[in-house]
Amino acid sequence: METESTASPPSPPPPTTTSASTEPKLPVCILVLGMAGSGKTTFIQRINAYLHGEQTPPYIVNLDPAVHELPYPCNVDIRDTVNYKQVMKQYRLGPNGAIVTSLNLFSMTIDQLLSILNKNQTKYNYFLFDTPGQIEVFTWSASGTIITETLGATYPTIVVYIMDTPRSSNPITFMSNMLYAVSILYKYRLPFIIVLNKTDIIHHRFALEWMNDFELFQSAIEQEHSYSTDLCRSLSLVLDEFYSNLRCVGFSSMTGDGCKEFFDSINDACHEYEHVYKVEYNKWQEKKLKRENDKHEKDLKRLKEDLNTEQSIISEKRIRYDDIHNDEETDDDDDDDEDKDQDDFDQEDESFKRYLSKHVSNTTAMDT
Ligand SMILES: Nc1nc2c(ncn2[C@@H]2O[C@H](COP(=O)(O)OP(=O)(O)O)[C@@H](O)[C@H]2O)c(=O)[nH]1
Ligand SMILES: [Mg+2]
Repeated sequence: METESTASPPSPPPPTTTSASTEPKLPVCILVLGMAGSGKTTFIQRINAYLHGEQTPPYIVNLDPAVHELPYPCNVDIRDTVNYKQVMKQYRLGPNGAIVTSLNLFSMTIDQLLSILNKNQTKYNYFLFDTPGQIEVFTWSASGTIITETLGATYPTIVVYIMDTPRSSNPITFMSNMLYAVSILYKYRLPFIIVLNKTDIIHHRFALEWMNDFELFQSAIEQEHSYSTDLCRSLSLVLDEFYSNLRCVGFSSMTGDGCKEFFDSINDACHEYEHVYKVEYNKWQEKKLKRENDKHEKDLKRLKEDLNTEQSIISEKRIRYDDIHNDEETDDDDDDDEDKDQDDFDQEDESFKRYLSKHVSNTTAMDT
């Protein structure tokens, strides 16, 4: 990641605090996912305009390396870090492979992204993330998991699943879309909102009714003469539980209808993040830490046992060494040498005395 791209300077958000404490509230990460063409980028554009109107402009991160033009000013752009066309050439990849690889390369700089977000966390209330057109690039890649889990561990993070409402008016397509949403929900376990987009084309009422009334959906399926009708019927029973806890908002990225309801849902989802996800996450972290500590203690114990065995080997070696050393010390070679030195010294002393007496007597004789 090289730079933060140009974006309008933020006006400071109103001082927000958690109800429980006076600590400043962390910005909310809104991760926008959805099928290609469902309207993710347009949705971010609309949300950005809405938040500017509320005097709380968001901080926007674009994670789509293949997008040509963005209809909003973004603060961090994956395209500044990875050149998607270059990735295609260099790794000889097709468009999808290059998007996955670009995202993988970008995820290697996640610590830099996090430190940029940390620096800006007092200035913004929302961090928005636009993701690649093809949903599976993000949801089924290691990089998508790394990015989502890192954000989820640091900030209140909400997954927003954009659904193309007109395209989902067919019950079978609706079911496929819902199955995809469930799979993402259970994969990330983060608070989840389904945005039924493009309500300017078709009202989202039918979708809400299908979710609330199982029999209405069944009768819609009956009219479809498809080989998957039976499968859809059974699946709708399974999804009943999923629907009951689901936040769904009708939205139009074109007209801006549903913005207020969307942010009501975000507040509700933040509450869930604090009281459910965060608690679960902390428990999981504690368990992980305990597992690591247990492993560390086991390793330490094993090391000590190994060291004890080594110690006995070392002790044995030391005894043998000491024996040799002691033998050397008891050896009387040194004493002999000392005696010899003393003898030599005595001899020299004697000869010097003789020399002196001789010369002294000669000198005295000459003087006289
Ligand atoms: N009528 C209508 N069109 C929309 C809406 N949201 C997006 N679109 C259109 O859907 C197409 C795909 O949108 P885009 O944001 O690029 O989708 P993405 O691939 O999910 O990012 C574009 O032509 C948009 O103009 C909406 O709420 N209403
Ligand atoms: Mg897009």
